Amino acid sequence: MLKRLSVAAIAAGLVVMNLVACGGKSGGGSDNKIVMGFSQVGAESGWRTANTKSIQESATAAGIELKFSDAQQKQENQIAAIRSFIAQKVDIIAFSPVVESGWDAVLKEAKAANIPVILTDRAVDSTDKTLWKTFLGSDFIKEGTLSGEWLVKEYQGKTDPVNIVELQGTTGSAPANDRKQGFGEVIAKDPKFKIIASQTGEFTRAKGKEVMQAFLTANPGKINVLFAHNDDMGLGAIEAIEGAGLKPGIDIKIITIDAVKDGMTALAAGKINFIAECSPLLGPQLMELAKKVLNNETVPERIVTNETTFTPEQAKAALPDRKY
Ligand code: GYE
Repeated sequence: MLKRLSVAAIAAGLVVMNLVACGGKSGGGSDNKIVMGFSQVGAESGWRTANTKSIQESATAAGIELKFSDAQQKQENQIAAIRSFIAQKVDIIAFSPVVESGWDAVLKEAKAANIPVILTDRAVDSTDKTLWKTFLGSDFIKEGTLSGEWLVKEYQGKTDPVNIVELQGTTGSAPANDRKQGFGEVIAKDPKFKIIASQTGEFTRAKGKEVMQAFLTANPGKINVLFAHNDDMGLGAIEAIEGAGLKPGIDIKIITIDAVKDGMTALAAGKINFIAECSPLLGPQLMELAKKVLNNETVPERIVTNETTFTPEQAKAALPDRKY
């Protein structure tokens, strides 16, 4: 009897110790679930909405408690969110950096607090690669290159000048910098291609429309091609082009990036001519990586998303099964 009692007492003691240990480890967590702090860029585009949904659904499916914060495209909000995750002692931090520069200080704070960081979607330009464990996302330079290569092929054998206007993504963001670079390098090989105007449309439909209107007013009858760094800005620009009495896809050829449903619908209708895909479905891989990192398994320092390109015909075929 005595013996049985003491076994029960020891067992009870172990349970208490276990609870204390778990409470200490997962910080804000109510049980021993992994707690991930995720700082999202904002809700600027169809891509972003699909990305947020993917991350939230995958966290639930993986049994990970997600603390989600929306930065509304402002770096200071992201820095504040990361500091708050550190204060809450989350197990792991993941974020999609709105711009490339200016992250060293806050990432050092996370490192000092022993909280691993995973970069998703966008890169940072820090030279200290020990500040994050891995970077999961697309090859934006390649997306720009593929867009440029389509254009070169489209105008093969022609000698007339091709006047291009460019709607850039958020100023200073990795996708804006890299897509511009990739596209620019390809078209620079033939002097008939000229970028006659280039400005940010902040990755939004509203700003894409507004800036395209300004481009059309400043360059009447001169614009042959629009290169928009995402579908949403291209869709806004289509409204501006139609508003000016022109036919998008015919009078002005349009290239965009992402391949979200609305973009693919416009492509299938011939209003966009070519889209380079950029997948927002990063959630499942992110959750898997978080578990590996917290398990002290080695993970690759860079994981590139698989992507393709679409013409109008290919968009028609892909649309019925498109998930985002
Ligand atoms: O292309 C754009 C979004 O970072 C890849 O951000 C992402 C980009 C995407 O707003 O639509």
